[in-house]
Amino acid sequence: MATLSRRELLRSAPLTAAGAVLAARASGEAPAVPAGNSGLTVRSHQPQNLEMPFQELKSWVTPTEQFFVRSHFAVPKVDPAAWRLRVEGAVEKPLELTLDDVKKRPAVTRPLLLECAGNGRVFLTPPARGLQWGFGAVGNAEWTGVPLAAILDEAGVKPSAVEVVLVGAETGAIAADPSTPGPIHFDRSLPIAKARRPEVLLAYKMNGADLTASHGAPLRAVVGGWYGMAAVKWLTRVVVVEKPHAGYWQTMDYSVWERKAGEVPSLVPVTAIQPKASISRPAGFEVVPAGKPYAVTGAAWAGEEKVAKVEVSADGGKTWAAAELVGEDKPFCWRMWKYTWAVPPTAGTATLVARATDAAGRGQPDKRDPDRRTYMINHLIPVEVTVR
Ligand SMILES: Nc1nc2c(c(=O)[nH]1)N[C@H]1C(S)=C(S)[C@@H](COP(=O)(O)O)O[C@H]1N2
Ligand SMILES: [Mo]
Repeated sequence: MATLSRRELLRSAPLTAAGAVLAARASGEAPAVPAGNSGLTVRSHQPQNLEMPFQELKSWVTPTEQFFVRSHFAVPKVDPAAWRLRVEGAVEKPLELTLDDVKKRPAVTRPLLLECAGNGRVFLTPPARGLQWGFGAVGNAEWTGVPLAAILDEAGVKPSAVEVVLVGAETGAIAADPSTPGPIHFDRSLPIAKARRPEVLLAYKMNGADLTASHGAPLRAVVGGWYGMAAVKWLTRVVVVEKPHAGYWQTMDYSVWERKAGEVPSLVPVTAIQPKASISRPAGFEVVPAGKPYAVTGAAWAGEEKVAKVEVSADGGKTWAAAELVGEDKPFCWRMWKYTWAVPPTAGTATLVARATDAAGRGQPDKRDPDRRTYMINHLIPVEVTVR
C-alpha cells in the first residue's frame, strides 16, 4: 500500500474513527480511540450482553471498554442526584445514603476478577439454552469503593441476621419457563460471613474512572471470588434478612444440584468461582506455522483460592507440561501464564488443552457434570488448531 500524506489521509477518511486515529497519529496528536481494543462480541443487543474477544487478552487489568457486560434487563436510567442507597431489614439503624455520603466513607481500591457463571456455555454438549458465551465472559478490573462490611457495621447487623440481599434498581419480567412473578428486580444474597469479607466492595469506580452505565453506575457490588451474578449492579437496597433468601436469581436461575451422601439432592445457589485455565492464543481453529515454537498464552483463576499450577497439553490431554505463571499474583484475580509449544513439523491438526490446580489442590473436571445445569463451566475445553 502506498504511503499517504497527512492531507490525503484527512481527505480520504475524515469521518471514520479509524481515519481519525490515523490522522491523529500522522499529526502527532493522541488518537481519539484507544489503541488495542478490538471491540466486543454482541451476544444480545437488548438486553446488553457483550463478550470480550479472549484471544485479544493482553493485560492483567482488563480495560473497561473491553470488559464483558452481562445484563438481564435494559440498563436503567439512574439519576445520581436522586439516587439513594437504603440499608434496611434486621439492622439496629437503617441508613439512607446519597452518593456523596457513600464517597465520604474511607475508600479502598483493589483488583478483583468477575466471571459470569455461564462463561463457556457455548462449549456444552448437547447445546444448552442461555447466552452462548465463549471464553470471554470474564475480566479483571480495579474497583474503588467502600467495603460492604463498613456499611453493615454502621447500620448494626442484628444477631438474628443470616444473609444480606443486594437489590438492583432495574426491573423486568422473564416470560420463558420458569417465568418471573411479573416484573422483578435483579437481586442476590450473601451469607453474613461473606458479606463481611474485605473482598466484598460497594464500588463507584472501575479502573480509576466513574462506573459506566453498563457496569452499574452509580454504585455496584463486587464480590471477590464469587461468580458475577453476586456482583449486583445499579445497587439501591441492602436488605439484611433473618432467613436464607430464596429469590428468583438463586433458585430458578443461578442454582445447581448438590448431592451429599445420605441426603436427597437439592438445589443450591451458585457461589464461588471454580478453578479454570483458559487459552487466549492460539484461538480455536487458528492456523499455526509448522515446525516453529509458538507462545501459547492464557489466564487462570480459582475464585477464593490462588492458582498454584497451570499445565498445557498439546496432544488433546494425553501428556501435560507445566506452563510458566507470569505477572501479577493477587488474591481473587487471574494469573497470566505462558507455554512455549514446539509445533510439529508436519501439517495437520493439533488439540491444545490447559488446566489449573489451585492452592487447595482442586483441579478441573475432565467431563461436564450435568448437576451444574448451565453454570460453573470449568471442565477441560480442547482448543483445536491447524498446523500448516
Ligand atoms: N442489577 C443487576 N446486576 C447484575 C446483573 C444484572 O442483570 N442486573 N447481572 C449480573 C451478572 S449475571 C454478572 S456476570 C455481572 C456482570 O457484570 P458486568 O456487566 O459489569 O461485567 O453483573 C451481575 N450484576
Ligand atoms: Mo453472570
